[in-house]
Amino acid sequence: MFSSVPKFKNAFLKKLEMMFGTSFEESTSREQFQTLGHMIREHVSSDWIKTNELYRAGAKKQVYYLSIEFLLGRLLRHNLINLGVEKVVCEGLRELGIELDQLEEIEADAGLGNGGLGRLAACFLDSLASLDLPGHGCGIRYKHGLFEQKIVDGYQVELPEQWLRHGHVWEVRKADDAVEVPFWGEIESRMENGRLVFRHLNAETIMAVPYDLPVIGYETQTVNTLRLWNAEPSRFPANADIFKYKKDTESVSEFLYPDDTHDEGKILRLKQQYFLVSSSLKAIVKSFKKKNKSLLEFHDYVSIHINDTHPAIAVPELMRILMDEEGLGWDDAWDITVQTLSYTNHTTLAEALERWPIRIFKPLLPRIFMIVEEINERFCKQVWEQYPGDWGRVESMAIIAHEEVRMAPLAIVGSHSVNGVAQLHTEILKNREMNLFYQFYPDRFNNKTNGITHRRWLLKANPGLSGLITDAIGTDWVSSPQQLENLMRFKDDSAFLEKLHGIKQGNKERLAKRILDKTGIQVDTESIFDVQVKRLHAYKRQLLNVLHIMHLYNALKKDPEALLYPRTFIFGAKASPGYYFAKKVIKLINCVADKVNNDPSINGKLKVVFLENYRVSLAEEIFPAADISEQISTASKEASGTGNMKFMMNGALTLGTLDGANVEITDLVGRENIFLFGLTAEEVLDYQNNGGYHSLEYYHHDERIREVVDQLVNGFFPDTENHFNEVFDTLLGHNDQYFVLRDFASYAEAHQEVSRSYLDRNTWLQKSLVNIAKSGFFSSDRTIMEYADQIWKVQSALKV
Ligand code: DL6
Repeated sequence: MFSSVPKFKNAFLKKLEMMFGTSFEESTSREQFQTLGHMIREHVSSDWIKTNELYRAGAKKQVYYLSIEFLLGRLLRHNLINLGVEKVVCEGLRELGIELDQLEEIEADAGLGNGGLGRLAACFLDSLASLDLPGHGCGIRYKHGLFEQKIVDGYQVELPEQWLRHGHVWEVRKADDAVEVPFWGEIESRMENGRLVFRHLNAETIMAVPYDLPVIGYETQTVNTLRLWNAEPSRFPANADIFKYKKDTESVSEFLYPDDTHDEGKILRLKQQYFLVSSSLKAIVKSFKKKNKSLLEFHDYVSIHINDTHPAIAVPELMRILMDEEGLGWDDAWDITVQTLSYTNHTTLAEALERWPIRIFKPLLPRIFMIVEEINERFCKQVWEQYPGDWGRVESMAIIAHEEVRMAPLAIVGSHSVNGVAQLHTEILKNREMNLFYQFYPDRFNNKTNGITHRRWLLKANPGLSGLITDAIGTDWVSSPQQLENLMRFKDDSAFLEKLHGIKQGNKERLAKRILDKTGIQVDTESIFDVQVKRLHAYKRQLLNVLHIMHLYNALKKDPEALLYPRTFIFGAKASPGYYFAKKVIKLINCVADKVNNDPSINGKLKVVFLENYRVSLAEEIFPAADISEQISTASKEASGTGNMKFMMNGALTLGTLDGANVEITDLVGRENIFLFGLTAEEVLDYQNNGGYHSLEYYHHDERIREVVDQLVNGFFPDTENHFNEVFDTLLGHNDQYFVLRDFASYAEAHQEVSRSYLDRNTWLQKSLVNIAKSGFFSSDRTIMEYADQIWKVQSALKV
C-alpha cells in the first residue's frame, strides 16, 4: 500500500471509508490521522508477527528493559521515516490536499516520563529495533502522562495530561495475556513433601492487562515490542465496596509518579513499581517456558535490565517466581537472578536514592519483604566475613537499615552489572557514592555513556541539516552515525559552511514564528539563540542563567553598547509539582522576561522567552534552532545529560561546566569548540568535604552579583514583593548549595567569549560543523551496542 503514490492514495481512501463510514470530503483531520496510523500498523503487522516468531523459536537471548518511564513523544513521522515511506505518504497526502505536518500535530505526545531517564529509554528502543536486536520495553500505560504545564501570572500551573482521550492508534490490547498481581494479605508457610511452601492469603489482586506497541526499526524488518501494563479490577471482593475497589485498582496506572510526599502517595508509587515488575516478570518467565529449556539456563536466554532503582524489586520478585512458583532452591534461584539482572544508576543526588519505610513495604508486599530480609541477611554476612568487625561498613551497605529498605543496594547486590551513564558519573559512583560496593564487587561496575537516537533528533527533527549531510557524505551516516565524522572534510569549505548557516537561519525563523504564535514575543532571528531546556532543578542552575541575564540587562541600562551581540534567551522547563524553589525560578524567569522584553530602551538587543509545556515534540523544534546549548549544572551533579548531545548534533555550541557527558563532548570536539566555565567536579567535591565556600564573600566582592541578588528583593520587579525571598535565602542564607555565585564571574566571562566568537561567522560555523561531525559517538546505537556486547550478551536475531 506504500509502494507508490497512487497505491497509497487508493488504500488511504478505502481505509478511511471503512474505518469511519464517511467520505473523504466529510472526514476530519483526526479521522485522517487515525486512518494513516492504522495503515502503518497493518503494514508492519506481518513483520511484527515474524519478529515475534523468530524470537519465540530461536535459541537467541532476549533482553527486557524494565522502566517506570518511556518518554516516547509522537510516533507518526518517526514510524514513516523508519519504514522508508515518508516521501510517498507526504506526496500522496498532498495530492489529497492534506499536509503531513498538520496531520502530525493531531497526535498527542506520549509523555510517559519526566525527563532524561524516560527519554533515554525511548531512544534505546529505537536503537534496539534498528540494530535488529531482540530487545523489548516493559512499562506502565499511565492514563495521564506528565502534567501539562500552563504559565499563569508567571507561575507554573499543572493540568492533567490527556494523551489517551482519543485512543492511542499504535497500541494493541492483549487481554488474553493479562496476569494478576497480589498486594497486602498474609503469607502462610508449611511443609509439603519435604519442601517449604508459601501461600499468599487474603491478597487484594489487581489485573495487569498488557497493551503492546510495535517498535519499528529503521529500514529493517525487525519490529520489537513495547509492552505497557494497564491496571484493572480483577476479582471483585465479596462484601466489599466495589466502587472503591475499582477506583483503587485503576489508580495504579492512573498517573505517572504520583505525589510521594505523603504515605498515601508512597504506597501508590510502590504499588506501581511492583505492578510493573511482577506483571513483566510473569510474562517473561511464561514466554521462556515455551522454549522447553531448563530454568537453570534462564539467564542464557533472558536478560532483564533495571532502569534506575524503580524496578529494583525485580530482584526479590524473580527470586519468588523461581522458588515459590518454579520450585528451585535458594542458591540456584540466586545464581540465576544475579546473572539475569543488570542495573543502571542515573543519579548521585542523595535525595533521589529510593528508600521505602518498612511500615509500608512489609504489609503491602509481605512475601517480597521476607525475601528481601533473607537477601539482606546473607549479604551482610558476606560483608562481615570479608571485613570482620567492621560494623560501620555493614551498616552502610545493608539493604535494610534504619527501618527502611534501600533500593540501590538491593539493585547492586542482585545484579551482575552496575553502570553509570557518563565517564565522570561512573567514576563518582565508584570512588565516592558507591565506593563500598565498588570495593566489594569491583567487576560489576562499568560505564555506558548515554546516547540519543540520531534518527529522531537529527534525521526527523532537522530535515534541512540531514539533507545537507546526505548531499555531502551520502546516506550511510543514518545507519552508521560515526560516519558523520566525514563532515570534517568540509571544515574549510566556505560554500558548505554558508549552507549550514542558511539551514540554521531557516530553523531559527520557524522557531521564531512558533514563539510569536505562542507568546506574542517577536524575536530577532539574527540574534544568538541561547537555549536552556530541561527539567527545572536547583542543580541544573537555571538560576545562574537568569541572574546573568539580569546582569546583562543592568549593564545595557548603564551602557547601550555593553552587549557585543544581540541575544535571545530561550527557556523550557517543568518543575515537579511539589518543588517550591523550582516554581519560584520559573516565576523569576517570567518576571525577567516581562521586564526585559517590554523595555524599549533595550532596543530588542536582549529578549527572554519561556516556552510553556516543554515536551518531546516541542524539543524537536527547539534543538535545530539553537546556537548555544546551556549545560551549566554544578559540576558532579548531572549524571550525563542527553539534551547536550541533541544540541551538539544539531550544530549548537555548548556553554557548560565540566559535568556529565560535557566532559566527553569536550574530549571529542576539543576545547576550542566548546565554551567551558566554572568549578570542576573535584573542586566542588572538595568544597563539600572541606568547606571553605562562603557565598556572602562573592556577594560583597562582586558588584554585579550584589546588584542582581538585591534586585530579587528590593522591588526591582513590580508587584513581586516577597516572591523571591526564598531564592535570595538559598543564595545567601543557606550558603548557595549549588555554587551559583561562585561560578557567576566565570560564567559571565564565558558569555563574553560566546559573543566575540559569534562575530566571526566563518569560525563559528567551523565550530558548529566540528560539533555535528563529532556527534556520531553520542548516537544511542553506539550505547546500545555496548550494552548488548558487554552487559546483556545479546546478538542480532538475524545473525545465525
Ligand atoms: O541517564 C539519563 C538521565 C541523565 O542524562 C541525567 O543526567 C540524569 O539527571 C537523569 N536522571 C534521572 C534520575 N531520576 N531519578 N532518580 O532522571 O538520567
